[in-house]
Amino acid sequence: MASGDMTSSKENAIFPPGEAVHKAAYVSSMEQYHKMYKESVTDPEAFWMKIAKDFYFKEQHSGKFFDYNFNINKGPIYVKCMENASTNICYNCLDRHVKNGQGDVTAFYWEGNDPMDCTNITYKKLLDEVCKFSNVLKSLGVKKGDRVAIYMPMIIELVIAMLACARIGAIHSIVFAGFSAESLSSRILDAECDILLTADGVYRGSKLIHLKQIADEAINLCKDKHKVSTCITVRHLTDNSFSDDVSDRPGKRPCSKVQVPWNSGVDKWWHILMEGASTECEPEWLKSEEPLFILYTSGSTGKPKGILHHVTGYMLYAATTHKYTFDYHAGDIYFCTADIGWITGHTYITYGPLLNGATSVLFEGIPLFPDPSRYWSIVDKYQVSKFYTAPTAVRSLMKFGDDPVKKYKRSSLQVLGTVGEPINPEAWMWYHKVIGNSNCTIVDTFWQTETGGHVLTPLPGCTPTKPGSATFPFFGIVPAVLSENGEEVEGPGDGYLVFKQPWPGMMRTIYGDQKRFEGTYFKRFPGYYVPGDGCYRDDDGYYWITGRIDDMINVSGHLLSTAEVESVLIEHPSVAEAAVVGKPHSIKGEALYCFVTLVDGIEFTPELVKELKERVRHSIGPFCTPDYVQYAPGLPKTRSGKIMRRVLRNVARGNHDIGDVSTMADQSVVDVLFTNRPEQD
Ligand code: 6R9
Repeated sequence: MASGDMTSSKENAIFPPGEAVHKAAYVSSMEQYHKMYKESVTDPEAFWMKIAKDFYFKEQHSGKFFDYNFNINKGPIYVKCMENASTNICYNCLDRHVKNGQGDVTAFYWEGNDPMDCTNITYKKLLDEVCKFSNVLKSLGVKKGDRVAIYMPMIIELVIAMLACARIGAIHSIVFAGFSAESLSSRILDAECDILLTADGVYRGSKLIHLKQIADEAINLCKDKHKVSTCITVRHLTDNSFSDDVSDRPGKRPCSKVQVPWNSGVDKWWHILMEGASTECEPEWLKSEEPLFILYTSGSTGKPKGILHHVTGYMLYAATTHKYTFDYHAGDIYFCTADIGWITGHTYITYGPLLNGATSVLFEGIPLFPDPSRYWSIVDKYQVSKFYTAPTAVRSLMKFGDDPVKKYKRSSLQVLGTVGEPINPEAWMWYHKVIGNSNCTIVDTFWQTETGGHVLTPLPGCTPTKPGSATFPFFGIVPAVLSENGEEVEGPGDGYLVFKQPWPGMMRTIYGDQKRFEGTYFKRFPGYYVPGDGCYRDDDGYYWITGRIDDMINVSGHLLSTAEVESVLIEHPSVAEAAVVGKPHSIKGEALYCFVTLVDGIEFTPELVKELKERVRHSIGPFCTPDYVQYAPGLPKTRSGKIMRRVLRNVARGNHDIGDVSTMADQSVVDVLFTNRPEQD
C-alpha cells in the first residue's frame, strides 16, 4: 500500500470551488455540508425521508428507514431500506415529469459517432417509446423477476430497453458492447437470461463492430446449458425505429452497410415488434427491496460477480448523488461520456439524470474521432455545463496538447467530474486549467459498481479540492481507515478504506451467491463494508485513494482480475503457467503485463506472443489486450507456492529494488526475469 509520503507533497495545492457553480449551489459552504452530513449519518431516516418526498410511492413507507446487519459474526449480511413501500423507478424517471408538465423537456440529445448524426428525444416521447417496448416485452412473456440481457451500443433504444425492463419489473443485465462473445455468454448463463437485446452493429470511430454476430456467437456458446429464446435486434445502422423522418438524422448512413445473420426461430427486429405497440403500460409496482438490475464486475477469483441492486435505495441514491455532486439544476446540460454498459452509465446517464428531470447528451462515439477535439465540439454545440469523464480519457487527450481544446470556447462548463481510477495530479491540473479555463470545480468521484453511486466526492459549490483527492464522504457515508489488524486509524494515516454503516444505494447481494457477497465484502473486517481499495487520510481529513488492495488491475478505468486474464492464457496448449500484473501506463493508468511459462520443448516466438494477446482480446474484450507478454522460465513463488506478484510488478517496472524476498522459494528466477524483459515503451 502506498504510504502517506507519496501524497504529502500534493497536499499543498488547494483549489476553491468555481465561481459560477458556487453562486447558485444547493450547498455553497462547508458549514452547510457539515450540517447536512451530520444529519445524514446520525439520523438517516430524517435525512432520506425528506428526499423520498419528491418521489412517487404507490404504497407509503412506515417503520424503520434502514434495517441491516453488517456483522458477519451476528448472522447473514443484509440491508433493507424503506422495506414496505412500493414504487417504480421508470415511473419516477418519466411519468412523474410528464405529469408535472415537463413532457416537452429534452431528456437526451443523442450525438452519433458520426458528427453529422444526431437527434433528440423529449420526456414525453421517451415515455411513449418505453411503454411500447414494455408491451413488446410483455407480449413475449417477460414478467416481473425475469432477467433480460442487453448488449447494445450507446443509442436511445438502450435507454428505452432498460427503462422498459424496470417498468415491468424485469431485471436488466447490461453487458458492455465491447465484451467478447465468451464474456457475454458467461453473463447470460449466470443470470439465466431468456431474452437478449442487441443491435445490428455500431461504428466506434471508423471501426465497424458486428454486434449481432457477436450476440449470435454468445447464444451459440451457451446453448447446451441454457437456451436464449428470443434475440431482439435494433436496426441501428440501417434505419431508425423511433422516427420515420430521416431529416432528424442528417448524417444517416445508407442502408445495408451490415449483413445481419438471422435465425428465424429466435430473431426478431425491434422496429417490427414496436409497430402498433400501445403507448399505455401500467407500471409494475415493486416493493422497495425487489431487484432492479444485475451488473457484472470483475472478481478477484476470475469469475465475474453479478452485483444486484434493488429498486428504492438505488433510486434515492442515484438521484441524490447526481443532484448534489454535479449541483444539477433545471436548465443545465449534462454530459457523461461513460458507456451505459458500466455502472457510471447506469447511474449517471440513465437513472440519476432522468430521476432529476435533467437534459443530457448521450454520446455514441469516442473522444478521438474524428479528431481529439470531439468532446469540446459537443460541449459547445449543446452548451454543456456539467461534464463527467474518466482520467484515462483526460490523459489520452492531454497527449495532443492544448490546441484541440482551444479550438472551442467551453465557456458553458461549470463542473468537471472524473471517475474510474485515481487521477494523477498532472492530469487533474490539465483538466482544471486547460479544459476548465480554471473556472470550474473538479469533482473526483470515488465509488464502485457495488456502491451504486458516489461515496467519496467533493460537492462543487463548496468543497475546496486537492488534485488527486476524492476529498470527503457523500451524505450518509461513514468511512474509516483500518490498519492491517483491523483497528481504526484516528486522524491522518493510511490503511484499508471501509464503510461503517449502510447507505441506500449499496448493493444487496451477488446474484445467486450470497456467500461470495459476504466473503468478498464483509469477512476481512467484521462489522465493516470493505470496498477493496487502500486509502490515505491527510491532516485536513481529505481521503486519497491509493489503489486496489487485491489482485485487480485497472486498465483505462476498467477493473480486471489477474485471475481472469491468467486463466485465458493458461488455456493455450503451449502455456504451462501464467501470472499477470499491472504496469503503470501514461494513458491507460495500468497496462496488462503477462508472464508465461511454456510447456517443455515449446519455443517462445513473436507469433506466440501475438497469439496470446489475441486470445485475451478475443475472450475478454478488446479493451484489455495485453501490452506485454514476457517469457518466464520460472515464476517467483513463496515456499507455499503462491506467486509473488509484488516481485513481478517490480520486474515489469524494471525496478531492481524488490524488497524482502526471504519467503521466496528460488530467488534465482528473478535475475532471469530481469534479463528477459521485452522491449518497453
Ligand atoms: C465507478 C466505477 C470501482 C473501482 C474502485 C476503485 C476505482 C473508481 C475512483 C477509483 C480512485 C476514483 N475507482 N473511481 N479510484 N479514485 N475517483 O469505476 O466502478 O468499475 O466498479 O470500479 O475503481 O479501485 O474500487 P467500478
